[in-house]
Amino acid sequence: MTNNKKVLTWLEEMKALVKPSNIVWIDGSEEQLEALRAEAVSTGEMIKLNQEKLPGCYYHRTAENDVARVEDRTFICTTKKEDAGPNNNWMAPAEMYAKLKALYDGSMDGRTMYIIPYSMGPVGSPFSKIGIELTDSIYVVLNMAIMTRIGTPVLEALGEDGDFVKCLHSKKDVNPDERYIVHFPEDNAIWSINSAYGGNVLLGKKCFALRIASYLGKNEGWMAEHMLILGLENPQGEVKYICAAFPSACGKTNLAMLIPPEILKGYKVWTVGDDIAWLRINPKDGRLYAINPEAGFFGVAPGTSEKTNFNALEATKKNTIFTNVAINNEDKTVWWEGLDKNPPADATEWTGKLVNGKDFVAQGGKLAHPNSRFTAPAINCPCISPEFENPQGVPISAIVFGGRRAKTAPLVYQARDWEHGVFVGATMASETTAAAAGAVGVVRRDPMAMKPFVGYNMADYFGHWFEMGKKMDADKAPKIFHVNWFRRGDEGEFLWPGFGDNMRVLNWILDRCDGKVDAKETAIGYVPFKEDLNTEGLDITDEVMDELLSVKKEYWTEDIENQKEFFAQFGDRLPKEISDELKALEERINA
Ligand code: GTP
Ligand code: SPV
Ligand code: MN
Repeated sequence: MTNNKKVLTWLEEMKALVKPSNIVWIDGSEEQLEALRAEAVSTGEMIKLNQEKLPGCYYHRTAENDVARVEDRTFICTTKKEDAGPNNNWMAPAEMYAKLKALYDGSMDGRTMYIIPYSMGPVGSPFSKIGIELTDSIYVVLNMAIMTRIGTPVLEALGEDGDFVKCLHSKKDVNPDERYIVHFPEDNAIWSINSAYGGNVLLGKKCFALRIASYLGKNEGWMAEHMLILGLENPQGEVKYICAAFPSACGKTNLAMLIPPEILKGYKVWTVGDDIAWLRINPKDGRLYAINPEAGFFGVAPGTSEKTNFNALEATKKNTIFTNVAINNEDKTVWWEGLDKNPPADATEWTGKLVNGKDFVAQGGKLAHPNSRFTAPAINCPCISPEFENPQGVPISAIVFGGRRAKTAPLVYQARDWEHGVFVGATMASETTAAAAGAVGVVRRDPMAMKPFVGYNMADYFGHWFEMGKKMDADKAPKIFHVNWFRRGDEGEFLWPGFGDNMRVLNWILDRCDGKVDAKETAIGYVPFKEDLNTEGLDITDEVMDELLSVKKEYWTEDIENQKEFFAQFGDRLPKEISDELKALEERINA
């Protein structure tokens, strides 16, 4: 398949380690993928769904202990511990290789090793990077075929001498006690073992496109971020692009595919990406441009409905793989909490038990796992941007940070300038979700939604953000904002309707970028005047709007103490800009 010596040498080494009984190069052809689907169905690895209602769709169930990313078993192995930083698990590379080699030894004995050449970004784009993943899982091959560009064209782009990220995955026996998701940034390598769940094993995604890519970006002068990319078209037909970073399961896919409310007819959102953005400064105009390195959506199923996210639901109606949702046995379709109010009577819940879905749900059971997912081709999405394949990317007008905060953060505010914006990103916090193993609903600091994804010392990552800002003129750099769709009232209810109505907030953001509206200066940044947020047609009182836009001293005083604690762990490595911003914020809050 290739004459690239680096590829061939590496393959020999990996083969000697995992000792596969059979080897298959993935060429990306439909015939090959179809044969793999048939094989996965014959072994029970996947279930074929109703091909009339869901053509090309399949179902997969993971082990019950293997349903989310495992942050406590994820490692960044750099020579020096300080280079991984306090927020990553670390082990010396030699020690980790030795430990893992013992686990991988013969792990593919009796199995087939699939070789998947893949490109993150359109094949041949100056933004794009190539990886090769070795895996013993057909499920991984079929997901990678949706999530990335795979096969022969990628090897051609790699050429005889090109570099690539070396990705090794073995599901082995999915033993959680020997599960490791390990990155060797200095070797351009990722080793994952004993998992078969999404973010742990689709190595192009979080492992490469964020952890390894953030490291490459720091060294090469670009950025890899946990951000959606959307184009917002106004009634005059002008399109402006926004990137937004929210932690896992905090609304990126939903915002990226938003349908504006009736009252804002004439506006339209185009999806460029729903999870990851690679950003570069274009030397021609000095602006920041973004591509989506992925080719599909690995989206959260629960909560996705015709009403909340019509476009995502449409995207899942063909050629999609569903993982850990429920099966409706009446017609072999799928169901999850929030799809509709009608759980199937004859259901198989996500762990594989046959149940009466109506009774099960009535008794408080969950038919689908809270982190159940769909893997859908981006081209299925009715609002996919015409710029989706543009190898040069799209110019970004605004960067939006956000998280789940029951209190503290107002609905929206604007940072004072780039430096303050980086600080706003660096002080992001959010309640944890089911996307990662561990407790749900606990507030943790999650800078730029990248806490689990920065492949190097986070203090240096903040420094890189400041550096990028210095390379752009203030009038060219994206304006930076913070949003919170999840502020709650006294009864725990969400105060803001969210979803399509978030368009109202995006409009304010773009109006600010265009200098069309004034704003109220507060200690934390610029907050909208109530009149400037269009709330026409919303069932929301003036008091609730005041609450949503309020900046309360007691919450911020508490938050600043927590920020100080968080930043303290970086010691001397913390950029001075962060300490300066923190001091200035404290002074403004106390003024
Ligand atoms: P990852 O794929 O894990 O990175 O998640 P994501 O950031 O793409 O989150 P996604 O859009 O899938 O939303 C996750 C959950 O948040 C779903 O259950 C949504 O229904 C819910 N959600 C999304 N947007 C909103 C919103 O504006 N308001 C409220 N209340 N919930 C929302
Ligand atoms: C996330 O957890 O942020 C995801 C899903 O997008 S995963 O691919 O598992 O990382
Ligand atoms: Mn994500």
